[in-house]
Amino acid sequence: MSKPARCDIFCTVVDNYGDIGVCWRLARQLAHEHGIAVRLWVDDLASFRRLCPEVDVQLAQQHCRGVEVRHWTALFPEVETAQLVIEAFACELPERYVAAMAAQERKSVWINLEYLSAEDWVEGCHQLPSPHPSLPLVKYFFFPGFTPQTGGLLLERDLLARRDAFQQDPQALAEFWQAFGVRPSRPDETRISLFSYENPALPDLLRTWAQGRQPLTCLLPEGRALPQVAAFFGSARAAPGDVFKRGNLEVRVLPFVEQERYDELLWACDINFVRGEDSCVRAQWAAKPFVWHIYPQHDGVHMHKLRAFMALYCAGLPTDAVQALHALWEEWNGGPDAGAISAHGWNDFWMRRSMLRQHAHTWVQHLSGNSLALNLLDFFRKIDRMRGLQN
Ligand code: TRH
Repeated sequence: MSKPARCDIFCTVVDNYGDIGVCWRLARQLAHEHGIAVRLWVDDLASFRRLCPEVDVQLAQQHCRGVEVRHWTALFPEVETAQLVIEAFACELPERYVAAMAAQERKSVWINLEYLSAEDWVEGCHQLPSPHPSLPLVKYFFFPGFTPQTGGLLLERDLLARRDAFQQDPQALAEFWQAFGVRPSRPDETRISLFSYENPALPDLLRTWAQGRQPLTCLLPEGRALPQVAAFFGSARAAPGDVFKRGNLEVRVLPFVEQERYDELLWACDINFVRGEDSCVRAQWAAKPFVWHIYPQHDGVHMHKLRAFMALYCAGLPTDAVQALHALWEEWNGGPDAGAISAHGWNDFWMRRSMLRQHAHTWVQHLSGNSLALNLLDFFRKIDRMRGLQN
């Protein structure tokens, strides 16, 4: 089989938007670029709707942008299984579905799509089989990543061309800002998007920006950082449309927009603060300097992940820029100076923005040949062929 005719993707929304963000992106890519009939099972349609406003939260079954979307509830229906089955982030599949897979003569290729990490061990675990304890089924680990020995990253075929066209079109940029009621950027102004979790270093960062010598506009999508930003400006609350000003800083609260518009926000800004997994990858494709707020985990495990990524990302950068990036990212993620961002830390990073921008472009070239969707389909073919030979 050269490619699966059908693919089922299973997604539980643990918290935030990263899980459904990745699944929705993958579902669309497999459907649009590879002509696969994709069915996306998701347990939380309300979260999904934030990323794709046409989702109707009342419907058990619907079609959105070429993908069949199914509300995944405890009462799982009897359905035909797909040739490619993706269990996102170890979200256990429904028993009924697993039993149906076990009963097939030609088994589905069952993938556990894992979280993204730049740590070394990922290369050794990518594509490892995990036999089912009691049924004649094997699940395979599939790890996204930054090196050729991993599954690569989600990258739509035309994304970089669309990014370039958008960035080179002053009219498109002006229209983009206008849609949010924001005037076009002035030459001496820095525009920064800020998507983060609650962060003890946030007030320091805002203070530093307010005291900066040049105008800075911060575009803040609705989300978990809003109460802290409101408190910084002495306001009880903040909502989309609000504008706060202090010194040289203007903060504009934006609505949470659909995924495609969020990409454009990253493309339109000079620097992006991102978080979690998917927005971090999108900031890399935007090829702008960025600051990552990694998803915090128990026992500081996330700091290992952060440092592993910084080590890969900074290869080839001059030492002073590496130091500036490390210092700011550590401060932002609660490293040794938890909860504090020094003006020095920010300025060192900001002063190197043009070098960091150049580096961001080199990094995109380095990564863009390793497409997760293509790797996944190659892997499907490999396993499917192997099974065909065994039968
Ligand atoms: O929402 P997140 O914090 O998700 C996290 C991480 O994925 C983490 O790894 C996971 O373990 C945890 O959830 C449970 O951050 P992330 O991954 O960047 O996902 C945000 C998604 O929201 C991404 O697809 C981009 C999208 N987005 C929009 O579509 N519109 C917006 O306005 C914004 C700000 C984001």
